[in-house]
Amino acid sequence: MPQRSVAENLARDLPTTPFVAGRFESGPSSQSFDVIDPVTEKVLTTVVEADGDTVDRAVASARRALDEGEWGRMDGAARGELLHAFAQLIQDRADAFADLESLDVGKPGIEPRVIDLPQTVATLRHYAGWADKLTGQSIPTSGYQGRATLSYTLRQPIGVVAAITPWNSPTMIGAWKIAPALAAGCPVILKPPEDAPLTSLLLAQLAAEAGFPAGAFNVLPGRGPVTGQRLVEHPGIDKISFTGSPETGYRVAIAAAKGFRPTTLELGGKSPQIVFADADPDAAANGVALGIFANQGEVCAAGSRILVARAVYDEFVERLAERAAAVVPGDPFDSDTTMGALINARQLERVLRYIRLGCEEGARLVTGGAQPDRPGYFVQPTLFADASNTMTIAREEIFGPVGTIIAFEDDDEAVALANDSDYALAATLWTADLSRAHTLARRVNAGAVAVNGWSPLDPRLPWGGAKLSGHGRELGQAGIEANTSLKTVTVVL
Ligand code: TXE
Repeated sequence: MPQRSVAENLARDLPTTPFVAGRFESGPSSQSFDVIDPVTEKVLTTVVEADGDTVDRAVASARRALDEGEWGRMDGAARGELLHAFAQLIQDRADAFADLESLDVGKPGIEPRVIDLPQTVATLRHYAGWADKLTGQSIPTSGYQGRATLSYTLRQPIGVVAAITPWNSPTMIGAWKIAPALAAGCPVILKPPEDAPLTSLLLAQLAAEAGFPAGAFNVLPGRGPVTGQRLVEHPGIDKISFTGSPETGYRVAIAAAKGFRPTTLELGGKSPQIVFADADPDAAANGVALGIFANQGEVCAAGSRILVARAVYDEFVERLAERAAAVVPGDPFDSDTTMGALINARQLERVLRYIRLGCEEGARLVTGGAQPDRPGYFVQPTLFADASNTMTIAREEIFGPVGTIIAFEDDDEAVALANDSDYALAATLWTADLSRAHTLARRVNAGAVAVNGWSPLDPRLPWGGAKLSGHGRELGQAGIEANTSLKTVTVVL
């Protein structure tokens, strides 16, 4: 069983300065910020914020690494070996990472052990395999002024990549951005979330140990409006990969528009979980509960709109309420805890505000709705039933353990409700009818649709959404291609 005191010591012993050009900077540049434990509300450590000059130095070192340094000249196979070495070092320290993630994010110890860390390592290994396989095509043409040509494409690194990560799963989502960029030969500047920067500092330490050349991988802790904004506005950045809120995603897109720099934006969702009358009731209830209560509901793909066929509605609401009652909020380091704390006081206030709105707008509070009687940013697992798709709790991302249950009459209404959203990230369908599953998987507007389960987290599967959920894809082949640019070369023979 992981111990809180061990994790707290780990946090205290971490380097806490920006990691630039292959080393942690020696002293405070300007401001520092406290990292708060969401369970005890106490300061875990104080981290030095990368100010404007530090951002400039990091971008300059990344540019040197690409344009003049060893990194830019390195063969893909060698990059792959470095990524494998990095993955191995992380795997060797997986418990330390998991403990830091529990401490920093407030999630139960089991979750980083079975999800975040294995996925982080798998993602690095997956893209290590891609590093020497980035090939172009040879393309026939009709010739040039009567002469034959040899035309081909080259897939080259897109340039210096800024990776901005959120606080809900900073290690895994960090790997989704770092691994394909490094595999493609891009230097990376990672800006971890100010609420949960600890594992990113450990990543920097291990990247140095793995032997990445100076400037290939930089980590700039800092607040979004300070370090993040400076980074995305920097003309030396060629591509931005961002996961966070639509509001900040918009700012990132505006900054990127200067210079028309490409972005990959993953901005959360209001994902439907659709339970049909023929679904296996227990499997569906377990899956739907997982979909809304895992990671305290702080999941971009959280299935927060639960659409249930009228024929099984009452029975399903009851089953789901039983699952909610079985959730045990508590300290991530207690063995019986199954749900942790929200990230900070602001997020707690946001979730409680939505709960108040749900009651005011006339949804029926089935269970939860309050804070457990203990310190920390906890909220009870909460279900609203008899809601309509026009209520605020059905339209806006809450990012907490709050599910909104809505009844539907038939398949067409289920699809119409599912698609009547500003978001389009993920959806689950619960049905025994395979024909319906495949037909509706095409009709539901989402970047990922899973049937009778959740889409497995696997680095081979592309991930991303549409509408307010953002654009572009991470992971899979699409994920690495997003970090490359295609050049056409023609030789007149
Ligand atoms: O997000 P922000 P916040 C949603 C979720 C949550 C809400 C607010 O609904 O309740 O967003 O969370 C960096 N330039 N998601 O305010 O601000 C910031 O430092 C550049 C869903 O924490 O988007 C952090 O590293 N960067 C989401 C990252 O952006 C800036 C996960 C995300 O923070 C910046 C997180 C700026 N001007 C929140 N301002 C998901 N898709 O899963 C902030 N940042």
